[in-house]
Amino acid sequence: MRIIYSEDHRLHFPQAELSGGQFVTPFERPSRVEYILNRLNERQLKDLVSPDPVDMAPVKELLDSGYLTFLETAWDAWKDAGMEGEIIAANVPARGMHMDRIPDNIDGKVGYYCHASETAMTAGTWAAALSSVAAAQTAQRHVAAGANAAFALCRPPGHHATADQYGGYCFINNAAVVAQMFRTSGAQRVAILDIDFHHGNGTQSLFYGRDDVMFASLHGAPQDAYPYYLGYKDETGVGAGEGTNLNYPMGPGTGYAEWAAALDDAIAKINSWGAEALVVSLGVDAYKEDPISFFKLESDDFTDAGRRIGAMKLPTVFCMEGGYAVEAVGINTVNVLEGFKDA
Ligand code: SP5
Ligand code: ZN
Repeated sequence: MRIIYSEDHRLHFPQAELSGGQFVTPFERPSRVEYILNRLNERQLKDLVSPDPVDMAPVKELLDSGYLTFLETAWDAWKDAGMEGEIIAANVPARGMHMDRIPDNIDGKVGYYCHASETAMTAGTWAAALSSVAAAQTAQRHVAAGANAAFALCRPPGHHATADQYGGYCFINNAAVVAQMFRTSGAQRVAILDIDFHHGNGTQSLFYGRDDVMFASLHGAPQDAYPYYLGYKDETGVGAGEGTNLNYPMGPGTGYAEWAAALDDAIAKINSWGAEALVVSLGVDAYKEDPISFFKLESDDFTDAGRRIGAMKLPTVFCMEGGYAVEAVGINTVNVLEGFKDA
């Protein structure tokens, strides 16, 4: 399988993540990608290509222009304001405050465009986010040109990023951009299947009112898991999009039997809806040893999940999302791809 990968992901590596009231080395770190590349190599799946230059047109079609300008200029503005450290949101427009008046002050702007303060930005974040979406776009072009699948080794990940907010380690929603490009390249109906442990709140919000992109997510229930404020089962879409948003929240300790039943249900609904192309938000943080998650999947379960996705026989783009048990991230990711290939 074609793997699209850029070294530029390294440009994003903040020193700090706010976790449990302490600053720790971010869970979402460059070494994650090394583990994946090593396993791809070992299993002779390493058909690597570099991304084409980013195409901003589909990104601009989907995302807020003020947000994109913010991401591009935030670091310089932060430094110009005399801030000494990395960009961390210290305030957000909360209940009862204005949601529609954007501050001029960079500290105010950061909070306006952020929904989770664990995620820091650095000098290289924008460039890395562009390289990540460029990888996703190149994968889409391979598949639109006739390949049955491609794997975009995206870093930073994307599924928590909305039209105008970053957070959850995500800045630009790579999977959403791929879905949009599939629409433009001729697919009438596109499905996004999100198997990352966390709810893909960004992807859901981008397509919530649309009937041409179906979103299905398997994730830790919002009562117990980040992103906490979205991802309930009764969020089914709005207006034209009613019925094309499928959430499968599951509780602490969920193992493969329950998880796979949810996967099968999501797959059956995507199939009967008539999707012509599939985007997989491929996080492997449902793994039993993941340091920030609470599902109990074994490494072999990821192979089986890949097989079930492969049996859909849809043109498929995989976009890398989360997975933080670093040594196992490589095994589990490659297991999904191998299962898919063998289906
Ligand atoms: C793409 C993705 O998987 N994003 C996940 C973002 C999770 N953000 C919240 C992290 C909370 C970490 N708390 C650590 C507690 C460790 N005991
Ligand atoms: Zn995740």
